[in-house]
Amino acid sequence: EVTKEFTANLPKAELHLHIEGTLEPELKLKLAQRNHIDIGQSTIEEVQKTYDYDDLASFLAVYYPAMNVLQKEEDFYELAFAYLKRAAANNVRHVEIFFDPQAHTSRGIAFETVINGLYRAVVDARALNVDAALIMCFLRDFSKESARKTLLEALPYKDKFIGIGLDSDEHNNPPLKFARQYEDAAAEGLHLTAHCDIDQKDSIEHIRQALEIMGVERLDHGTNIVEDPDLVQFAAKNQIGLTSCPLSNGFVSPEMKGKEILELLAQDVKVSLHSDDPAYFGGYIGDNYYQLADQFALTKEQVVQLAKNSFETSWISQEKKDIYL
Ligand code: ES4
Ligand code: ZN
Repeated sequence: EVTKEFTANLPKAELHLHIEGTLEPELKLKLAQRNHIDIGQSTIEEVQKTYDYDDLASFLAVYYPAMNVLQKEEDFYELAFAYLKRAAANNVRHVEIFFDPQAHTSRGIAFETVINGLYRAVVDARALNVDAALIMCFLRDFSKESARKTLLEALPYKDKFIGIGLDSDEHNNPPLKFARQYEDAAAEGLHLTAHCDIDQKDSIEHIRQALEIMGVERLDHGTNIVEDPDLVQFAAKNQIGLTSCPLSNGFVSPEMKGKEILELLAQDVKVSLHSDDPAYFGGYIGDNYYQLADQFALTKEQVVQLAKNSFETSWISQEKKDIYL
């Protein structure tokens, strides 16, 4: 009895959204043409044919090269503002947007070009009645020295982002590799989150490092925590947010991890639903809610709890939270 309309109308907070993963084929082609970049395809159908992946490596191999169409501040602005308009239409009232500066600085785009373009869209989102903020992610398959350089480059712009995260390929790249950056960011008053992707070789050890050593406030994905009752208890007690992405899960594993999400809900862990890379994984946040609810027969109460969890574990002021809780 959870309808598409119900999930669409529900007020939501989006906490796990990579802005580079909102690059729709149409905008990709438009920017390629405007910036004279040959991406190898010239129609939407051709672009969509390249969206052929069934694990993280094959996904990232399509994902990173596409970013080459993002060259100018205006391109980053256009990408983010297009997303924010969709967010408003999905009843997203608050969004914390991940961005990957190293995916851009590593190909010669200045950090300030990236953040100024994205931040201008964040400011303009107020006119859409969407409350938005940025989270800077480190690429964990790059060196810790590169992360250090990125953090130092970012600190002069500290008023333009609210926290840090960790993404890209987790294999042999544990959270602890970035312990120093997390410590320094925390000392600067930044919020902390980190990806602990589903079904990794060292999922439990990575979750343990992130929670117990680095003091993250949220885990992105992180649903493998169900395998460890002590960590589940820690997460429940400390109100750690787990930002799960059903459609993304379905791409890199045989299913959306509905069973794990429901188990975490039942154990009072603050799990919530999000969209990860919606232009690549077949849907925005409303679709993630609806498809999980439909396939795992969620009740309205469970769906409402997931949405409440998203506001509760967000990094907006208590004042603003009180409006939604
Ligand atoms: C990502 Cl699906 C996924 N996994 C890891 N890093 C990412 N960055 C963007 N999407
Ligand atoms: Zn992600």
